[in-house]
Amino acid sequence: MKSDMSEVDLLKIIENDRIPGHLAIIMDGNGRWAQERGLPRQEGHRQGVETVRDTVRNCSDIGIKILTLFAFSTENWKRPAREVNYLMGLPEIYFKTELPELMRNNVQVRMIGDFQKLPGKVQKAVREGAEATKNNTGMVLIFALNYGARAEILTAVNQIVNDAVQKNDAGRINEKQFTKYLYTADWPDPDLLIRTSGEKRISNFLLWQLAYSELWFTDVYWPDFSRKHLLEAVYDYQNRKRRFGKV
Ligand code: V0D
Repeated sequence: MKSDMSEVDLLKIIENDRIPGHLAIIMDGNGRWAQERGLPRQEGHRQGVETVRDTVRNCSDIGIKILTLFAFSTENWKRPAREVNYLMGLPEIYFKTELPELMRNNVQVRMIGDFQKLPGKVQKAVREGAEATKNNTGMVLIFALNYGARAEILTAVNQIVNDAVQKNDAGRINEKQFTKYLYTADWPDPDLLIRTSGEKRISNFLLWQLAYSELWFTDVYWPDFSRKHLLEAVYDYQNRKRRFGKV
C-alpha cells in the first residue's frame, strides 16, 4: 500500500490496534522546499506551520496520544539572524490561529527544551498556549524548542549529582529513575520517529528516548508532508515487528 491510500485503507489502519501511542517528527526541509521554488527560506517555514496544523489534526484523528515535533534545535541558532528572528515569531502566530481548533480537538500543548534561553515573546506564547490547554485530555502536542538531547542528558546528570550531594547519598540510580530527570519524564518513549527531507540521522533529537523506536524516513520536504505520507508511515509501523532486543 503506497501512493493510493484510500479511505478503506485508512479504516484498516485505525482498526488495527497498533496505532503508535507516541509519534515524534523531525520536520526537515522547509528551507530547501522554498529555495527550489526561488522563494525566501521564510516562505518554507510559513508553509511548514500549515503542515504542522494538518499533521496535528490528522494525528489527533487517527488516535495518536502524543505527538512530539522538533521545531528548533540548539544548533539552529547558527542560522542567519533574520531567519532565526522569523522562526521566533512562529509560536505566537501558531497559537493566534490554532488555539480554537486545539481546544475543539481537546489537544494539550507542552514544550521540551531549554526554555530560559528563548526570547521573551516565545516564552510568553508557549506559556500561554500550555496554560490555555492544560485541562485538555486528548492528544498531547509537545514542541521541542531550543532542544538538544546531549544537553538534556547532561542536565539530568548534573541534577542527579546535585541531589546526591544534598542527600549525602552515593547510591546508584537505575534507568527508570534516570528518565524522571529528563524533559520527557511525564511521557512514554516514542514508538515511531519520522524524519522528512531525505536525511537519515537522529541529529541530537531524543537520544535516550529513541533507543527502541521504529524509524521512518522520507525524501518528501516537510511543507509537502501530507496525510498520505503520515498514513504510509503508520501503515509501515503496523507491519513491523518490534522486539526490544528479544528474539
Ligand atoms: C519552522 C516546521 C510551530 C519546522 C514548522 C521557534 C520549523 C514551522 C511552532 C511552535 C516552527 C512552537 C512552539 C509552540 C507553538 C508552535 C514552531 C518554531 C519553528 C521555532 F508552542 N511551527 N514552528 N516553532 N516551524
